[in-house]
Amino acid sequence: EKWPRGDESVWKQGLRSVNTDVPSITKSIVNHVQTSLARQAYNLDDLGAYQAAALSVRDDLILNWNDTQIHYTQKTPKRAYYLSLEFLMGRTFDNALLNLGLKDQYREGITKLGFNMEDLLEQERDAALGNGGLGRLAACYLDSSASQELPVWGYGLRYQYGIFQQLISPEGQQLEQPDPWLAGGENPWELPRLDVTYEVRFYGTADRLPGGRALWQGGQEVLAVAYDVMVPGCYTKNTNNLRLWESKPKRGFDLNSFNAGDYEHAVESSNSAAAITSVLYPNDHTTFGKELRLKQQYFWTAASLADIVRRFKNIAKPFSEFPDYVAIQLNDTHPTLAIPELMRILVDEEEIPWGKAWDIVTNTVFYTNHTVLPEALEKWPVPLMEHLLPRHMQIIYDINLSFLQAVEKKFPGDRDRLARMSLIEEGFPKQVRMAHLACIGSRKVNGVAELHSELVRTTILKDFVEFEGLSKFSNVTNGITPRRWLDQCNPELSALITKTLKVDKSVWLKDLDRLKELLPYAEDAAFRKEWAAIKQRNKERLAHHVETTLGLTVNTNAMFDVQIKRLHEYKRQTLNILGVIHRYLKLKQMSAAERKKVNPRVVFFAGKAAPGYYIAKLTIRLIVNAARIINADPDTRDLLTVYFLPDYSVSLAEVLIPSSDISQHISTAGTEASGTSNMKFCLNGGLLVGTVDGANIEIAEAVGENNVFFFGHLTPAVEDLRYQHMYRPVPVEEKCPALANVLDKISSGMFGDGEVYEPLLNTIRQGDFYLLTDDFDSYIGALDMVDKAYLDKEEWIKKSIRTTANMGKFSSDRAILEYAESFWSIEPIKVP
Ligand code: F58
Repeated sequence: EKWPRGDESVWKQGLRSVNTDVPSITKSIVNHVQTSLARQAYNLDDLGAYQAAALSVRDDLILNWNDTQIHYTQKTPKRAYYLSLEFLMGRTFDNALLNLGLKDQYREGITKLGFNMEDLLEQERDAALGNGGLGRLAACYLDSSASQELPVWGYGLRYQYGIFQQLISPEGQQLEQPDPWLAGGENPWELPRLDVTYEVRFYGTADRLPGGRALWQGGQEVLAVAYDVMVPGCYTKNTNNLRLWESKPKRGFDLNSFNAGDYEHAVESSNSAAAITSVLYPNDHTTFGKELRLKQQYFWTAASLADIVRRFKNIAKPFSEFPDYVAIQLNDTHPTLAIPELMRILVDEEEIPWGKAWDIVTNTVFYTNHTVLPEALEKWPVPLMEHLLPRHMQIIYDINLSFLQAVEKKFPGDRDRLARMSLIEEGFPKQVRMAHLACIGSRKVNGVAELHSELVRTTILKDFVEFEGLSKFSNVTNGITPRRWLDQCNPELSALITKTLKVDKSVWLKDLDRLKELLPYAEDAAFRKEWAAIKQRNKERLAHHVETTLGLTVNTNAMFDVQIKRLHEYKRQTLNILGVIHRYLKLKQMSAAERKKVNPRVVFFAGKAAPGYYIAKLTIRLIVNAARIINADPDTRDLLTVYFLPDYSVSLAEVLIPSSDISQHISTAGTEASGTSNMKFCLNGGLLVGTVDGANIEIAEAVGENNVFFFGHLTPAVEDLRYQHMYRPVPVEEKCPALANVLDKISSGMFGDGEVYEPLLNTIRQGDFYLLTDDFDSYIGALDMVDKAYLDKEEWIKKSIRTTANMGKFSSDRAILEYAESFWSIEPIKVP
């Protein structure tokens, strides 16, 4: 090919490649100190050194990213797009260095420049653009897509404020503070693409035209601006893209109003455009029906689809081939508007007949469900939809009409069925059921663990299975990336594994079933010793972190027992703290001689409560105040201490997870769709105490039931038990005296004013929707088993090794390859 511009040799001299040796790395860092930061050695602090090193890594990522995007553009493979309102990425620097295979070189260079690698890593703020499991799953899937060389892009929103920062008052109250994560200046991990913009319309009027089309005009128009986040694969050049949209007023501000002298109104309209991407909604498992939230959802799906369609049009193929080049995965129902929006583009703009357009949509879109909890299923009021998105509401009505006609044809005269399945729920106001729309507009629907997928098929989407057939509904059990959740967070364990397996770490990290080869080493005493020593050092690392951040001393000779996740009644942190109090009361009653036989335990909690979730906040308060009393008791404090670590985040999880001996995943059976931290703990050799729920079940199948501690009622029993609580309630004192005793102690003021906790305790005494009274005794029984098992140290270490060795299935590489092969029909494409 002909060189496009100027003197080829001059160009070629200027091109640079990734810096891989220490001298060019230090040179690049110093260059950035000097020019990008305009600083010098004598006034450079850790933050500046981090920024310069990050800019140097950024240069490397850009080179790979560029080559990847050009390669994809030239080869035009089918691509998949992962639409998620949340990407909980955490920190990037360490992850990028490891995936590039340059961490050692950078460490050496940074040391030569007079800095310490660990200190620089701590300078980075988490990108916390997500609430919990769903957002972190999206981040793991991006890492796996790049590492497995799959052409997958993420699309999300560039929130100005991520998940709030959590403070805990001395009384144990959760306080929220905004998280202005971008405030520290330039974010080195993104590329602003100020040239990539789309206009997005809201409100206005939609007038039907002949031939099924419509004209949507007027209303408010805002601009979507792209910011690209580079996602490096592990030991590959492939570097994928996460495109995040920022909202901007279409013009600086509304000139019409400005000319009319209405300055206030002009500024107001520009403010409202910027507001769309200003903040991540912090609710977990409840829907709020807020207009701004719906605006976020449409803004993001509209910009993403416009971008996807523009890219498709560049390859000049007929729209009938759209599904051969594009797969769109909906991460929960949040991007469901992609279905009517794609219909709008195809019908109104591309003038494709309705039926053909519907075929294209339903062959392109895929939907993952993440919860069966009724309060989390999205519904939007029809009047709000009609007002904000008049054309989309028409399209939804049209989809519903032909859908219900088809249902009527298959099940003639079944009025109840029609009402149950309709996209519109009757009521005041009427509401659009997003899960139904996502289901009928998709090629495949999946849950995130075997049990959960079965519950999707038999409860919330039962009618749809009967109507469309079973084959549309399947399962992809979640996974986690072993790069961040083993190699990065537990470098010593990773090194031991590499040494033991005698392969390069890039091999087993991308083929996690290789961990099976560790199994025979469970019988090797020297190996066990190394294994246990690493766990011990990880405990000390956590203790050091707690000491430096909170000023508290942690007993590292104790068993570390960890429960870290969003606070929610269904996750039952309350069960855990009640169990802790029960343990404390038992210890208090023991003689000194009896206490000598008890193994010390440190219990860690961390997690955020949605700001408006009163009961969840009360649980935090109970944990904090119980911890205050228990930790101060000289009779017991060598044997039991409790910590609530504030402001849980991805980077805090990276310190907590490798240190745990046992972790708790104790949701009421049938409520936790999958859970993913359960996988992280087990991959790091922590054992699990849990209910027969979500992915716990598959973990037990993989690692062997004798290596997990199960308790509690099973899913099929839950409905009956709830019925009993409603109609034949048995007082707690009768049903579970041990629990009643704990509740009484709290009420009577053992942990401060008992009155405060009454609303929380009453959720158990009355109704007990999450079945704490039914599961308490078997929970305590399971914890006793844990204590017993821990007494045999060697056997415990064997269990720990066997657990890690059997966790291969839970790599997000396996999960993403299942999506790629069974749903999207995309193939790996290696960048040369
Ligand atoms: C979680 N959902 C599930 N939702 O609870 C968990 O079992 C599963 O492992 C995980 O997804 C990944 O599949 C979850 O995190 C949210 O945070 C939503 C945020 C937006 C509002 C509704 C809840």
